[in-house]
Amino acid sequence: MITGADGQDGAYMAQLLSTKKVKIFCAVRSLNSAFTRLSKLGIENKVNIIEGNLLEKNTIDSIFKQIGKIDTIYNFAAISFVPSSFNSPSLTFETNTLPIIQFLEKIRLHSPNTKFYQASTSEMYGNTNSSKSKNENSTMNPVSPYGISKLASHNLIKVYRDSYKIFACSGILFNHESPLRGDNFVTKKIVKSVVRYMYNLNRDDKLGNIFAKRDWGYAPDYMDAIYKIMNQKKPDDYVIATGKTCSIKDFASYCLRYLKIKHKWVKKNNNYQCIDLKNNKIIFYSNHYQNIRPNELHTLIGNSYKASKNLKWKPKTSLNDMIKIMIDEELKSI
Ligand code: GDR
Repeated sequence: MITGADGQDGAYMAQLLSTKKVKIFCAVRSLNSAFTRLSKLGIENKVNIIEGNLLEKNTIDSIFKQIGKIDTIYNFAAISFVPSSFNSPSLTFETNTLPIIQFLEKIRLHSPNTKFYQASTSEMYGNTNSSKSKNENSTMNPVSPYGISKLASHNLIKVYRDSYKIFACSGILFNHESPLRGDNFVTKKIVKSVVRYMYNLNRDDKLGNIFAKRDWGYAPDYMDAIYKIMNQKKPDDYVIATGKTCSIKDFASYCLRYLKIKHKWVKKNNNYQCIDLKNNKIIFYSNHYQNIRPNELHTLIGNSYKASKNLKWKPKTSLNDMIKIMIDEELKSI
């Protein structure tokens, strides 16, 4: 059973599970949703959609009642856009933390053989003094309500696993992108914008902090890791990352390079502009006030040694290949 099934990760996980001999249930907030991502992957008919708004009382009971025995729950439902968590901190906790307690309690009291996967995140690390890559034991010092809500859930998973021997695991996934990424996340925003720039179409050309660095992987690769985490003998938490980091500025430059658009970045009154060398047009403005967060997480780089050792998992898709996949897919939509 997958929550958040029409988000990027939920949809790719449903796709992965559709290749296994299992019955897939997707809990969605409303049956009136469009299920765009499941449809894009062509798997909307391979899953059983059930209604379940996790913000409502009794939803978890009702999900268990509708499905009967649940082997594994993949919990991807969340407020996942970090700036939204600053605007709606209470809703972020109601969405990202309370249902996890309710799921774990339900499993403890009524369904002790159900396995539970929690989508933890590199955002939990926040800013630390160390520039070392982060592993499962690194200090966590979140800098957003989102990071704190996810860290609370992450710790709940450990407590329930240790106290009640529940098969509960967290995947600490670093940023993972794909053509199914929501438009407001920076990689998709950049990809969409450069493709539309090529065709002279309306687009969003305003970026925030272009010097933030992230460890970017390809979402379908990361779903393989999650499947492996849930099929180990022993439940445990794993960092899933590429071990490489890249700034937003470099990501944008790689996208432009793939499209053969020669450009340069120039500093103007503390702001930066990305200029097309052929015609002097501005491709991107940065440090635009709208996109600056109240608190920024500067740099992330993950160490997934434990996953490579125990799960025999390694990312298959390089950053450049992922950019190619995202841009090629975006070009198809023009
Ligand atoms: P992030 O992803 O916050 O890391 O969380 P996002 O793509 O939103 O931001 C990455 C970095 O880019 C900087 N940035 C901008 N971000 C956005 N969205 N728009 C911009 O215009 C822009 N300009 C610069 C941000 O400040 C940030 O530093 C994602 C989410 O998927 C989380 O749910 C998940 O847990 C983590 O990744 C791992």
